[in-house]
Amino acid sequence: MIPKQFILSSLKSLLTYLFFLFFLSQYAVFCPVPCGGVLIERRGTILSPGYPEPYSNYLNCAWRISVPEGAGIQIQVVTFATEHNWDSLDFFDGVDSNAPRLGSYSGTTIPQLLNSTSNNLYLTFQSDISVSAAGFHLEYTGMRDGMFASFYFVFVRLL
Ligand SMILES: [Ca+2]
Repeated sequence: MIPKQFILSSLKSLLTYLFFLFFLSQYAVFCPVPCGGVLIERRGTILSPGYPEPYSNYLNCAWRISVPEGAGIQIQVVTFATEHNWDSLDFFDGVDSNAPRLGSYSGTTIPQLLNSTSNNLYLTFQSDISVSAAGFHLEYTGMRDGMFASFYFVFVRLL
């Protein structure tokens, strides 16, 4: 015969385990999905996850663009459509979200061109719990301009 104490403690463990699983599944549902990346090429493309299919809910994407020193970054917006007010794309003029924010956009209103003042640009995209849209297609280019950039350009050409 199995002692009553053993059955009780087993039941307790099982309940704790089930509660833990339940907690984990809830967390998995509400935890934002990471996405994004680090881009170091002089030019490139940034697409919302799954583009041209609508993006998912619960996204929390971050892209960092780093081009060679002396170059600014220009973003060309090819297409842009997110849920107005709820799913926003933010641009920061530096290596992370502590840098000055150049803009925060949602819906379909966005400038066609965005420029950084340095060689780093940080982008974040967050979607909430419901309603999606087509997302976005951005093209970026490292622009060589300014004194240092000209020297850099000449120097690279001489090598
Ligand atoms: Ca949404």
